[in-house]
Amino acid sequence: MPPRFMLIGQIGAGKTTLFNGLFGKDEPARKTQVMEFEGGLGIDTPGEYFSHPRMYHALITVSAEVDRLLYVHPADVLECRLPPGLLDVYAKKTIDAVVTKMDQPHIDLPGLERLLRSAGVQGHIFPVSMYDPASMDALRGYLLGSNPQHTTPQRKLL
Ligand SMILES: Nc1nc2c(ncn2[C@@H]2O[C@H](COP(=O)(O)OP(=O)(O)O)[C@@H](O)[C@H]2O)c(=O)[nH]1
Ligand SMILES: [Mg+2]
Repeated sequence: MPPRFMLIGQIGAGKTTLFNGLFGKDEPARKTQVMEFEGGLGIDTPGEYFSHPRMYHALITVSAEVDRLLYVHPADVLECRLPPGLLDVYAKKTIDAVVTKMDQPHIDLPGLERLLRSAGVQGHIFPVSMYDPASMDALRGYLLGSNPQHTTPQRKLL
């Protein structure tokens, strides 16, 4: 079984869109109210858990169950709202990042990468767009271990 992962990031970062895309769920992202689990592999979290310090304990508790933490950051936001110190709690986990909405105009990817590194992201940084299937395939391959060539047209993995 591939390592389990959890998405964190601010409201509107594109976590649920990403999550649905990874698992081939063809539904528009509604506001995420609760932690959503998929196939024992992935967890999508409500942005509120990330934005309000009083909710950190919930994130931290659940993160104990996962192997990988994926910080989701929208390409059109130039400040990192990663709460200072939160990632220290995850010191023993691999922390990767996904830059979503790469289809937006005037994106400065090197600048975003510097921002994420300075915020404590040490792992991979995946630039993606919901409109670019190849970018989603690359991330899916990394997270779920599936070879894009073997992906069915509906991308149903589970
Ligand atoms: N242009 C563009 N919009 C996106 C992309 N991914 C997500 N969005 C939009 O961003 C908004 C927030 O997405 P959502 O997945 O609900 O974010 P969440 O709050 O982090 O779960 C929605 O209107 C999505 O359609 C993307 O790759 N490109
Ligand atoms: Mg959501």
